[in-house]
Amino acid sequence: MSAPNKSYDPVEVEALKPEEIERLRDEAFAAFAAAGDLDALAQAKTAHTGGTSPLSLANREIGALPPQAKAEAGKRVGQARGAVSKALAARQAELEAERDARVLVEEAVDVTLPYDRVPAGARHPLTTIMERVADVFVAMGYEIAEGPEVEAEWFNFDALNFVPDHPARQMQDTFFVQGTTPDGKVTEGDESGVVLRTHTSPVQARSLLERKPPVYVVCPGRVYRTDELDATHTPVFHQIELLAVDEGLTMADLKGTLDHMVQALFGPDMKTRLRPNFFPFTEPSAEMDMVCYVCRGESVGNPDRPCRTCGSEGWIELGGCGMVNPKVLTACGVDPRKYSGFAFGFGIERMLMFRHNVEDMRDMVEGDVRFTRPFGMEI
Ligand code: FA5
Repeated sequence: MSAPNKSYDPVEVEALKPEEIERLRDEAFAAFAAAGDLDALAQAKTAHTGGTSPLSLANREIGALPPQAKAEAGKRVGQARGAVSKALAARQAELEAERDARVLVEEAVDVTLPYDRVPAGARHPLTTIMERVADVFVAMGYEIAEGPEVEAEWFNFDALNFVPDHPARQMQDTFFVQGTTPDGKVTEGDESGVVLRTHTSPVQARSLLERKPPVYVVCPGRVYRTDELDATHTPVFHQIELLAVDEGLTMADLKGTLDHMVQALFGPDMKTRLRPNFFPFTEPSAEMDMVCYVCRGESVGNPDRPCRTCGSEGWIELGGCGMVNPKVLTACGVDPRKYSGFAFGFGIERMLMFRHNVEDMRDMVEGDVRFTRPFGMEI
């Protein structure tokens, strides 16, 4: 800025000429009016009122004018800058009001909309049937026992008297879990000694090791086999296992318990039958069947009344059972001369199939609510 100069005429300073100041003011007005939103207005504000805007630069020229000219030019520039500030504030208020109105519309919540459009979830029928079965035994004084799904091969097979070359141990039946040996080698195939449990029976061994007889436990849970997913098999399914170990238990207690279970689940006139079978961990072992709950045996020898559920055989296979093999009791530290026990186990998916006429097991695992909805909304 130069010192006051008496011979200096403000009218001759280009930036301070009245028409130039008016032009700068009008330019600012136009820029504010053209700004469509608050961001654009902020840019226009910097351009027309900032420290390097033409009006600010003109203002700086005033200091170099003689006193009379300084007052005149000061008034002119000051009025222009005042008008520009006012116009800016007015446009700012206008754009803020527009924004607030838009946000109110965009973020409006319609409190009159129904609030229950998302239907409440419900437990899967496999879960409810499993709990119903477990409840039958809890009511008889049994306790629920649980074991890990990733299980030691010893509990899944050895403790249950499966010989080392038993076919069930093969990789085509059992998922072996990859592990690491103490020297850091990753195990391959069946070397790890760790499996995804193939049945709930390892919980028998765990329960006997954790408790002292008498032992009465029921174990529902998920199990794994290398079966392909098809209408009657799935590689991940559920079993429920029962174990009773006490003094003086016999096959008659097993049979009575099975009859009570099917009557509690399917109706008072139901009964079971046992057919000889083999399991390494029970001796003697049996396959247990129950009377077909659909035809109640009336389809047998009656071509006019065929039954799809039991294939007109009158019986439905439910699972395996038997008296606990003394070798299992010994492996778990229970004296077989003093105690005896019975056990049984069956597949929950198969039970759901024949209890509700489900024809394809794949429907149970696909998660389609059209399958689960007809079972009701038990929560
Ligand atoms: C067992 O698993 C024995 N642990 C049962 C047992 C327990 C016997 C206690 C004696 C004492 P099994 O391999 O038969 O037995 O299987 C039992 C049930 O599991 C079968 O009856 C069937 O209902 C069900 N199951 C077997 N494989 C599958 C599969 N891939 N998908 C669905 N359910 C299956």
